[in-house]
Amino acid sequence: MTMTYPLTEIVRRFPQIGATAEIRPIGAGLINQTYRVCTASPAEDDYVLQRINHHVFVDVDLLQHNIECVTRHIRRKLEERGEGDVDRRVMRFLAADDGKTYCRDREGNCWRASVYIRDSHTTDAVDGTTAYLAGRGFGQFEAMLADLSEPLGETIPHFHDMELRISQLREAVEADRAGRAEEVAPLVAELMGDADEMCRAERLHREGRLPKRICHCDTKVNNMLLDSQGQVLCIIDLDTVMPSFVFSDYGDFLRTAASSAAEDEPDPDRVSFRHDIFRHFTRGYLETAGSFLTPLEVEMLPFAARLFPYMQAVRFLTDYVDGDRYYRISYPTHNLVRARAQHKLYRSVAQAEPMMKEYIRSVNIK
Ligand code: GN1
Ligand code: MG
Repeated sequence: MTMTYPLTEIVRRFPQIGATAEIRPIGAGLINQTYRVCTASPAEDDYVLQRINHHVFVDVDLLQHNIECVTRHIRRKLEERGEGDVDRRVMRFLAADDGKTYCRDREGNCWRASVYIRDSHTTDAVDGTTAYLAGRGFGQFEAMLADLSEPLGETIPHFHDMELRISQLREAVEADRAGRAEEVAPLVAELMGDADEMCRAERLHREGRLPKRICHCDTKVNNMLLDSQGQVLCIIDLDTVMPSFVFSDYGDFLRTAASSAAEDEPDPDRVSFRHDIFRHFTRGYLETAGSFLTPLEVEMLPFAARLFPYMQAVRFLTDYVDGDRYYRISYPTHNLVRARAQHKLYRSVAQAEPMMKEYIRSVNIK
C-alpha cells in the first residue's frame, strides 16, 4: 500500500497511539478520507484517522472547536446520568503533538484521530425499527445539546438557509452559465412559485418566534453507530453540527430515509413518501426531542418534512443550471434527474400533510 509510509508518519503525530499493525481505508464518505488504525496490542483500542476536507470545511479550527464542545458536553451529560459504557456512546478525539485535536501534514492537509468504537456497525437499510431508533437517537442528540452554553459557529455558513438557496437558483438562472436555463424554465417556475411559503422558517426566526438550536445537519441513517443488538450507541460524523432549525435533522432524515426510491431515481413516478417510515421516525423523535421542542416547532414538523426535498430540488437544480460545479455527477443530466426526483418527493410529502398533522397530534399528547 503506497500510502502506508506517510500515514504512519501522521499517526506518530498523535502520541497516545501505540504500535500499529495495519492502517486501512474504511467508510464510503465522499467528503473526508477515513482509515482505521489497527493497533498491535490487543489491549489497546483501535483508532479512526481522518483527513478533513478543508475545501468544504474551510475553517478547521472552528470545525474542531464545535466538535470538541459537543463531545465534551455529551460526555458530561452521560456521566452525570450514570450511564455505563460512556466511551462507546460519544466520540473521543485525540490530542496531536501540538495539543490541538488535529494536525497539519507537510502538504497542508488536516488530520484528526478518534478512538474506534468497539463492536459497532452502521446500516444503510431503513425499516420501521431503525427509523424509530433513529428518531430517538437524533432526538436524544439534540436534547442533550439543548443546554450547551458555548456558542458554536456555522461550519458551512448558511448551510440550510432556504432564502439563500432560492437566491442562488435565481442567480444561476440569470447567469445561465451552461446554457441550460431555458430547458429547465418550467421546473424553475414551479419551484419559485412555492418559494415564499418555503421560506417561512427564516421569517419566523427574524420575528423571534423560531429558535436555532444545535443540530446535526446530516441525519443519514448511516451516521449512527449501532451495537450488536441493533441499538443506537453513538451519533457520528459531527462536521456539520451547527446552529440550525431543528427542521434540518427531522427533515433531512425523512428526505433520505422515507423516500421509496433513490435520490437520483430517473422515473419520478417511482418516488413517493413512505408513511410508515414517517410514523416510526416521528414517534421516536417526539419521545426524545419532545422534551424541549416548542409547540410551534412541533406544529411545523410537517413543514420540515416538505422543506428538505424542496431545498434539495432547488440545490440540485441550481447546480445543473450552473454547469455541475458542486455535486459529483455520473452523467450529464444527473443533477436534473436528482432535482426532478426531489421535486416529486416534495409533492408526495405535501399530499401527506393531513396524515402527518393527525399523526403528530396523536403521539404528542403528553
Ligand atoms: C451532500 O456528501 P453527502 O451526500 O453527505 C450535501 C448534503 C446534501 C447531499 C445530497 C456538505 O451530502 O447537504 O443533502 O449531498 N452536503 C454538503 O445528496 O453540501
Ligand atoms: Mg456522512
